[in-house]
Amino acid sequence: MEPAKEEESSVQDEAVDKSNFKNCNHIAFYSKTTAQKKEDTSTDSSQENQEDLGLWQEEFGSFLDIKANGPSSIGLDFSLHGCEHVYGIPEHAETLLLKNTSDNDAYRLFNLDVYGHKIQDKMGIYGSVPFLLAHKPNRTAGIFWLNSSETLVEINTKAVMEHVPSRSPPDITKQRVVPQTDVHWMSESGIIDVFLLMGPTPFDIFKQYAQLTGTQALPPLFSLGYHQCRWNYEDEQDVKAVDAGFDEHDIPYDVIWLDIEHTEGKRYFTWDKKKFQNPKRMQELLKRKKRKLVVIIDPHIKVDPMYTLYSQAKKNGYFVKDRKGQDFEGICWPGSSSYLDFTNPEVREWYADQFAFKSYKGSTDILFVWNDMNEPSVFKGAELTMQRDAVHHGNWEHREVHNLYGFYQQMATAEGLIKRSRGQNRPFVLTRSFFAGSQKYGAVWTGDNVAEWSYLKISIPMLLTISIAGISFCGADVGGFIGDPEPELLVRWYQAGAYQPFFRGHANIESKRREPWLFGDENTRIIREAIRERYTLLPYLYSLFYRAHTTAEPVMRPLWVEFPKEQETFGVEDEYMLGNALLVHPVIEQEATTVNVLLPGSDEVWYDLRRFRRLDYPGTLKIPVTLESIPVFQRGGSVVPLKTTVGRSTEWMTDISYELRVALDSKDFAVGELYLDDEHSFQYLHKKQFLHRKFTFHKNVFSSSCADEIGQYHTKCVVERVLILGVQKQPTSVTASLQGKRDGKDKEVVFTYDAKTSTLTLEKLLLNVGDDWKIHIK
Ligand code: MIG
Repeated sequence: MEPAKEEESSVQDEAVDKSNFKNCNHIAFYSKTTAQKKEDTSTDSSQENQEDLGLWQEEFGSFLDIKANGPSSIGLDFSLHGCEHVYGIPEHAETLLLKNTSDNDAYRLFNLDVYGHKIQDKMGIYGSVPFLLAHKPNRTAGIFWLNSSETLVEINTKAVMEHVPSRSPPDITKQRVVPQTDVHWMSESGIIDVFLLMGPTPFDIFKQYAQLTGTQALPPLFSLGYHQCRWNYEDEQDVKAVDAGFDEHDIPYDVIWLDIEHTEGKRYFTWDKKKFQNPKRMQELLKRKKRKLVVIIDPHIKVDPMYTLYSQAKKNGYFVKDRKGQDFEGICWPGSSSYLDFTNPEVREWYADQFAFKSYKGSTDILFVWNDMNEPSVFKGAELTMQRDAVHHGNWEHREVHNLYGFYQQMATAEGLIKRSRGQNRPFVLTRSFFAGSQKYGAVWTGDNVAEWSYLKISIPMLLTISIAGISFCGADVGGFIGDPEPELLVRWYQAGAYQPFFRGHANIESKRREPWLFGDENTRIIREAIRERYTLLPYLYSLFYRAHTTAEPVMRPLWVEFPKEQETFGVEDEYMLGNALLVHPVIEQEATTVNVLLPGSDEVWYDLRRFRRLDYPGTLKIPVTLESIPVFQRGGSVVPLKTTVGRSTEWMTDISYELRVALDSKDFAVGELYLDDEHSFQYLHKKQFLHRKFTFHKNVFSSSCADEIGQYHTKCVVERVLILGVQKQPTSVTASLQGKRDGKDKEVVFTYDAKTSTLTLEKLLLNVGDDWKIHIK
């Protein structure tokens, strides 16, 4: 990989630009480098001035963008030799593999609020991460283009001739055809600040990228549970009834959400006094049930001198300014609104303080936050966003920092939640807009999708792309936000969401009520099953998040990341890996009776997670499915920790025992791990209060050992059950021994063996999860 040419020649570049932007009239790049631009402006040739004048301002419908610093753009070309597979640069409702852009639009990175955005589209939506990955069997590389102004990326894969050095006869040079992908980056402003990441493995790339932008924040465990949202849960009574509905129907859930209607006239940090007379009482009820509340807090602030947040921000000069130096005013939910300037550290600090319990009236420690509309969304703005010539702290024009606006709001919100707990507790903040590095502050979701099968399908490549761009904690609205899903689609969406990192059901204000029990007993049962599966899987998921946090491994991974040499995986986007052990192929076709599952790896062994059936001949299998099926496969060689049963929410489950699923590979070996801590605080970091355990199956001994001596955490929780998949013959005896205990005699273990599935089940083990122990199978 090498950078090919810097854009110095404006003649050629202009040609490129025009063809590019013919479908993109919202942008007019003038293709000279910043350095050239300065020279130009000092030259006083009247003819030149005449030509340039038009470029100093630009019209977008009725909006005028004045370019105070003149027109500019920067760009750079890269040629990726031998590469025909490139990924990344979210967020687009597009395929996992980036497409050639030669005959159509470039991929656009420009954060916008696009209600019911189109799919198979390269226009920018809510978030932007200017990070591209290129992959070929023996190398993965990355390009991180650190620029937060509007950015376009063109991709052109072609075949080129390459000379092959040959020995004899010396005068004949051989040639061969190899692929090459040219990537052209262009940004509206700023400097060229680009990082080339050399891999060579996908996991090296993730680490290298994390060194630049940070790793995923470790979420509090509750936030990996199921979230129930809608626009809107109307009032306290409604919240209580929905909460009770989960218990009545025996469905676990952790968090209920309130949308914009809970506020006093869309004044964030307030409550509608009629609908929510006593928000503390409501939260106390939820807290007794070991559940949480998330409320929405948008970045626009109602222009209302009686609203303290507004008057304080106004007085302190904390709003983004227009080009004339007045507070920028736009229209949003509350009507006329100003926008907090989160790029200013002082504003962020002040904003963070708003989350203090004494400032945010009616808030308690179970209240967490959702940041929406932070592209920022401005109704009646060009493309529904802020004018590019608005001015931020330090005199930065909005165009320069546009894609960072939401990033900074989420940062300030997360800091507020940490501060409010005096540094004790991990925050949870969901954001719609994001940038490179947003993983440090919480979760993202894919915004206003539609209750249609095609949106369920596209959610998988969208989430995979966000994940490999560093943001592991991501999800799509289960059910589809806009419209009303038919029951089958809703069921399928729950099943898919149960195996994705952020799992929230959400619905538009105009959509019918959609709580999981409203679609008949049978559908309720199947949804309950999916959610319960999610909850039993939490120890594995939480351990994956710990790895994302510490070593930058994405939780949800494209197949090629785990099988980098297997060409047939490179374009797969209807299935994915959750960690390195589980392959998930959600059913995303209407009325499906079978799915074609690719089980990659020539010497891999796979097991059906529900039926334990061993699938020895990888390749593409046609798997029969019913409405109940979630095709999930465990990879031979792995150990997956589960809970043996579920509770009403994660907090009810702390003491529930573990089951370890051991799936043997072709050499009868398996290894896996478990991470646990107090599930909510920073003690794992400051006091090293955590357990990181390692489980190994080798030569018929299954052992539990410490994966990280630094961590200490006391738990009474036990491993109760071990299932070993792929055991060829019935053992004659199984014994367990505790290590390091003087009187630790071997204990007989109760076991059953199922010859049909080759599964050995060990039960009633009661081995403490923090102890070292060994199980011998003879
Ligand atoms: O466009 O706050 O994506 O999740 O329910 C409407 C109301 C504004 C957009 C979010 C959606 C949320 C809704 N918001």
